[in-house]
Amino acid sequence: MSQALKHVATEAFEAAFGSPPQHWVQAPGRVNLIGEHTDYNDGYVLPCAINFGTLIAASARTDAVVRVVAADYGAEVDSFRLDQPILPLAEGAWPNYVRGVVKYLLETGLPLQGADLALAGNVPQGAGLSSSASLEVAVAQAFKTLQGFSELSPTDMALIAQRAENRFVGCNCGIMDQLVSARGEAGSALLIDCRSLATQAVPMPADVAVMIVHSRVRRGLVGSEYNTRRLQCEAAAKHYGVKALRDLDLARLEAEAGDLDAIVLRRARHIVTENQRTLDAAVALAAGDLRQMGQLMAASHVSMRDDFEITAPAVDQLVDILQTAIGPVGGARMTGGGFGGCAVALMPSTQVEAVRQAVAEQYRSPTGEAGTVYVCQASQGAGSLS
Ligand code: GAF
Repeated sequence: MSQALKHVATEAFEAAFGSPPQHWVQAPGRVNLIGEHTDYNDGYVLPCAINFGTLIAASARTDAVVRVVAADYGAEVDSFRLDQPILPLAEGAWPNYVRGVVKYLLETGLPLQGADLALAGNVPQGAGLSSSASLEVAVAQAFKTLQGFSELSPTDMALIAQRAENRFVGCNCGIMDQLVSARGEAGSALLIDCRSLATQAVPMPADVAVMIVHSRVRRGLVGSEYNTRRLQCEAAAKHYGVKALRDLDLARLEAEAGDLDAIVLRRARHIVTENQRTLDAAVALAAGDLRQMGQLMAASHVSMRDDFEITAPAVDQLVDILQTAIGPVGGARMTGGGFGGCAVALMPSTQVEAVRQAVAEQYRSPTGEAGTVYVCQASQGAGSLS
């Protein structure tokens, strides 16, 4: 992650706490190549960690005080104690992501001591690139590094971060974002089985670019609609008598639909078909088959648009522009929770400038903004920096 971010975190640390930090840690955001809303259905996802994330400058304390300064929020400082109940602040307040992780770290029984932390991040916020998961996992990594908790595995950190998001921040997300932030591998996407949490690194083919384009459409409905989709998936699983939609195939989905509500049936169809597409995509990516990847990404987008109904007209338009500019070798789809946010595109690196130009010339958000283009690298998960 960038030297500039390290500089920002270090300066904020010194200004707030009056001495240099002892350690630096980082955790990345992510982009999901395919497998959307499948994680909370015990299914498969294929994200990669990206070279945008959260960096924390940190020092251990010998008492029970945690002080946190946020460089990106006007150097605001939050302070709380480990030996008193850790409570959330107002909904949406940045300290909740830190407090939640510390609360659930404590609940593991680890002998936590206080810390001074300075946060700096460069994941575009509200874009669906997991800025919050990157912050949560970075906080867990900071305590792991400061206190040498070698027993705390990357998967443990991801589960603690997810618990903080579910129970403290109040977003009922699945495990994808936190797990890839903790376990991402440089140069690879990560096929995750969200039931067993087994992961398989799928190397990105050489000379393939991962482009993210922010539609500048705000993800307004994401909280309420996300939870509605979860409930609809659970209702479908109950109808078919399966633990999760992961356990259903397309033949049974159709044969046993019975009197299942038509909308719920479409939601389930997205999950069942998306799981298969994700497994197929892992094979295609490993084989460097960008044509097949492009077809799977296109089918994923149609399924999100028509069956799961989580896209937005401007995002559909952006994906269309990207697909046309890329042609048959590579592809594009909306990525993340939906209702705005970003599209992800894969293409031969030689096409990047032409695709960038097509987006600049042809895309405008409903409020007239141009899309923001990021070309990123599949990056390493959370860890310490020297
Ligand atoms: C959000 C959630 F946090 C993830 O768990 C996942 O469900 C994703 O939306 C949709 O695939 O990022």
